[in-house]
This record gives sequence, structure tokens and C-alpha cells, in this order.
Amino acid sequence: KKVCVVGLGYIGLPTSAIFASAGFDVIGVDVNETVVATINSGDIHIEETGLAELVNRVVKEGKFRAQLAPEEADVFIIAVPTPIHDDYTANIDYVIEATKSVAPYLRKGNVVIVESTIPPRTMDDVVAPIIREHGFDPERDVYLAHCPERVLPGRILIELVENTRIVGGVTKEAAKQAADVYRAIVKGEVIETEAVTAEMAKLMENTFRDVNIALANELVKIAQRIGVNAHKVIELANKHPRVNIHLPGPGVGGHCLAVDPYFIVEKAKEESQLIQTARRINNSMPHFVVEQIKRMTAELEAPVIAVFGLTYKGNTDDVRESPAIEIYEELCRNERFDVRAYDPHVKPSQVPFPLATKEEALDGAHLVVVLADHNEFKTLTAEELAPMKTKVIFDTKHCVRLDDEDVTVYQIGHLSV
Ligand code: SAJ
Repeated sequence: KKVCVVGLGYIGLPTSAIFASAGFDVIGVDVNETVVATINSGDIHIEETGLAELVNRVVKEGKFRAQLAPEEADVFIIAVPTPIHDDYTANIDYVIEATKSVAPYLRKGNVVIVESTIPPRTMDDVVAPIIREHGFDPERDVYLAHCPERVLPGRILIELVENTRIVGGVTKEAAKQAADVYRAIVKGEVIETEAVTAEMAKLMENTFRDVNIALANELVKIAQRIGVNAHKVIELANKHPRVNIHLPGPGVGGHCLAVDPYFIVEKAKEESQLIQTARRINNSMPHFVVEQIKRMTAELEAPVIAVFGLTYKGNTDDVRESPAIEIYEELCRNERFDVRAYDPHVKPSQVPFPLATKEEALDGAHLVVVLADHNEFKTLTAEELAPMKTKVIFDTKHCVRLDDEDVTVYQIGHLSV
């Protein structure tokens, strides 16, 4: 069988490689010429565990090839981004473009799957009509389904195979046909349902996490008000068999949790009060962190601050929607501070400001603010901090293991300054 994957990013590229390694002939489509050339030379343009080796192998074996336009295939998989507009509504333009780009190559009996995250009813109200405009009956001629991706960056190749998949068909038969495609590569369960149910299930997964993290972040603020250690409270509460409070932090970033809840709000504004409040709480965290930094450095005339970590989470190079960047920029706007940014995973081209080396960042610094739980920060030592003026760390990710009498480590949610 032949699969054509549209969009060769964090989801499309690993998905292509997995199908290719399972024996499918895979054509990957991307509008970016550099991406296409890089892949065809056996290389990759993103950071993901194990992916470079896998792509290199399937390209060499001739099972996977990238190109700028689609061609005829048995299965089409759309894995393009769905960003958000300034007014917090979903921008589904890429999904629309991708659907239109495959439509001329469709034949009766083809399976068309959208993996991109989409607002509820998009399959029925937007994708199906485009297919109809191209002369196919979306309920009989082709099998349309939404199969949301659910993989965690850093574990994509494992989770693509092991996670349960939800396949929502525009018809019952479409769900079955699309589910059979995934059964060829997935070890986990593949569950068939309607398109709108799959759309909503995906959005609720990320919304659940966002709301739960908001609860933890609210606890941080409460803990600071009443003088209790938020992390200790969470640890003990989570000993209860039915409680699982998530971890507080400097805010929620990335292109999923910080975005997907708005896709629900857009369709049911009145009814989604809790979801909107959770978004507000998580969005308030960068400013809250800056306020704590101001408290910690109130006595100093010209505080030198080393920001450690700019990505939206640890051990990745992804800076999209990163609260760390917001914190860095807010600190820079304050003339009292001399701020340096350091991140061992981020390249200078990824951010619109200069990056420091670790030594430059620490030289004469009064405070290190840890904003990402990179492994490098978990294992920080007192010796590494030697160039600092005062060895003080503000650990917003509760990840620094350093225990040394020369170093003061403040945790978010437990400040006694
Ligand atoms: N975060 C916290 N506290 C926590 C967990 C996370 O503050 O306890 C923060 C992280 O630091 C980060 C953000 O939340 O800024 C999101 O990180 P994440 O690791 O929870 O998730 P993502 O965005 O990398 O991936 C999520 C995953 N969804 C779920 O776990 C329900 C993944 O499975 C999805 O495939 C992905 O979104 C997606 O593409 O939708």
C-alpha cells in the first residue's frame, strides 16, 4: 500500500518513517524546499530521539521519499499545523490547503485522514465539503476520518506505536477503513468512533492537562500567601489513590496545551468558563515569576540575573509559546536588571535576542532563574556556580537537585523571602 503524508513536521515526519519501516511505500509532502532536500539526502530538520537514524534508513531503502506536491496513493494523511489567530480562534487554513492539495489526486476508495488538531465539527463542516466540491461523495466515494495525534515530543517514535489511537470517521465505514491503516503500525488499541467525538476527545485530553496544571499553579499562589510548601502539599495529596495534581511551573507553553483549549472555547464560549479561567491562570504565571524575582532581588541596586532555559519544557529545543521567553523579555524591560539568557538546547537563530554561554551568564550574577527542566540543570553543582556573585537559584521547575550549604535554592510555591 502507498501512503502520502502531507506536512513533514514533528508529527508527519515520524509518522512517515514508521509507515515506511512497516513496509508501506511513503511519499512525504512539504511546501518547504529545504525540508524536502534535507530528508531526501537522508537527514532531518528537527530534534527527536531516534528519528534521524530511522529516516536515514527508510530513505536509503527507497521506502520513503519527500517532494513538494502530492501524488496518487491509497491513503492520504494530513499532518499540518493548526496555529491560533490573534483573536484566539483556530487557524485551519493549512488543513484546508492540504485537503485541497490532495483532492486532485484522489480516486474512489481512498482513505483521507486528518491528524492535525482541529476544532469540533471541522471534518463534517469543512473537510467533507471540500471533498464534495472536487466531485466525490464524502460519505461513499472516499473514507474520511480524523485520527488525532497524541504523541509526546521526546517520545514520539515510542508513543506512535504504543499509544491507543482514536479514529473518528465521517461514516462508520470510514472509521473502519482508517482504523485498519493504523492497525498496521500500532501495537496499542485502535478505537473507532465518529469524527466529532474524536475531535473533542483530543481537545479534552490537552484541556484536562491545562486545567490540572492551572490548579497546581493556583496552589503555588495560595501557598505563597499562607506560607506552606506547594510541592510538599502536592506530593502528599497525590498519595491519595485517586488524586493526581500536576506540577506547577513558570507557565504552560508549546503548541498544544497553550492552544487547544481555545478551540473548544471558540465553539462554546458561554459554557467553557473553567477552561477559560485555567488559561488565564496559566498565562499569568510568567508575570508572577517576574514578581517573585523582584521580591528576591529587592535589596540589590543592579541585580544580574542568569535565565537558565528558554524552551517550553525540558530536554527539547522547542521554544514555541514558551513562557520562559516571556519571562526573559519582561525582565529585560525592567531597567534595574542586567539579564543574560542561557540554554544549551537552543541555537541563536531560534530567538530574537542574544544568547550567553553558561560562563557569560553566570559571571557576576546574583541569581539563576531555572525555567526549563533540562537534565543539565537538574545536575547543577556548586562548582559550576563559582563565577556568581551570590549563589542563589530560583527553581521554577522544582528540578534542581543541588544541596550545598553555599547555595540557596528557592522553589516556586515555597518562598520565604
Ligand atoms: N507542564 C506543567 N506541569 C505539568 C506538566 C506540563 O507546567 O505537570 C507544562 C510544560 O512545562 C509545558 C506544557 O505544560 O510548558 C506542556 O507540556 P506537556 O509535556 O504536558 O505536553 P506537550 O505540549 O509537549 O504535549 C501534549 C501531550 N498531551 C497530553 O499529555 C495530554 C501530547 O500527548 C500531545 O500529543 C501533544 O500535547 C499534542 O500534540 O497535542
